[in-house]
Amino acid sequence: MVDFMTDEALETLLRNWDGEEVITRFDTATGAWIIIAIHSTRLGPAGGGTRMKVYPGLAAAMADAMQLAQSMSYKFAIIGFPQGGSKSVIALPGVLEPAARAALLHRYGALVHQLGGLVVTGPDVGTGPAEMDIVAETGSPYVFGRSVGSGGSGDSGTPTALGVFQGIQVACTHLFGNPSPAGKRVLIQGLGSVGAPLARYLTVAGAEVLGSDVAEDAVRRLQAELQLAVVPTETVLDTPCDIFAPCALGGVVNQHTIPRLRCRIVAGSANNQLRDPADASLLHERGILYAPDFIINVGGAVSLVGVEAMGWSPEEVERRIVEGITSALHLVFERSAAEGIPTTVAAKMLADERLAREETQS
Ligand code: PPY
Repeated sequence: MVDFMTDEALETLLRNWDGEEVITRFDTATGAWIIIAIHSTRLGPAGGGTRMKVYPGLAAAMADAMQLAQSMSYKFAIIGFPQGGSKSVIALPGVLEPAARAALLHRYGALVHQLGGLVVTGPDVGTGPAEMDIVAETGSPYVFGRSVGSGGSGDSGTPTALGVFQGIQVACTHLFGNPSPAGKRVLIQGLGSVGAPLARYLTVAGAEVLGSDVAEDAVRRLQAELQLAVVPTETVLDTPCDIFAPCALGGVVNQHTIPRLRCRIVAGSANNQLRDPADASLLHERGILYAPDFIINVGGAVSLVGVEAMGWSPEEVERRIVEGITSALHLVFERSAAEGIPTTVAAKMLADERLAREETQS
């Protein structure tokens, strides 16, 4: 990641990106940067969540938004949604007082509104239904994921977990000849809004679930509910398991950590789990099957857009998540095996083909 920005670094960042545009606004009142990276509107309005956190600098924040927006385009293309890809980043200068934070979210909402439907947004790391309620006060109707009480579909962690659970079963089919995770040891990194429901799905399916989280209360709460073995955060990457599920922040799978991994499958919900595209080759060479994040974490997006824009029932949302992920992942695993290429490369080829097909049809 880039931590400083010279003219050259900024130019390189923007030139090397294959997206459409990056909207950047400095919020004078708080000192925050608002960045909306619009990767593609080829299939429809660009959709993607709003990530709000402290970054080392503007370049790191922009780079994150741009990479995440690209993943959103792939996500929607692969699942066959008439939606483009974007991501918003609100790079905070530090912890803000509640009133200042709310005012910032209002100004962000006004910016989204001003774009007139070019982008739709929702929750991401650092934001949830409560923040979307505030953004929607000025950004509506382009804000998904408000709280249920305010007319939104609420937390999308459980539908995201359902998709990851499905992805794990497809990976098990591919590697072990049987979809069932029963008896398999699954290590979940991050027991938050996706990791916790994923642990529940896996426990019911008979898997041996191991979990880890920097927040000790999250671990304790889940431990009281499930038979969960707790792994200290420092040893997660060295712990033997069948399936490693990164469900916290991105970048955990990289040239330094891949040699340490002692798993057969990597399948989790975190966006951009690989730090660098070349990390996919390192996993492939080690014989570790990687279920691309932008395929198996699509459940949240399908739920948000499906419920709030398409009016789908919960059953329809679940069916679309399960069927969409299953068919896409089988195609990707088969192509990866047949052509000897990393699964992410096969997945990007599939996304590009679907994007190109839509382009010729329109
Ligand atoms: C994600 O899946 O990473 C998202 O950002 C979900 C999403 C999709 C569409 C609008 C808002 C958020």
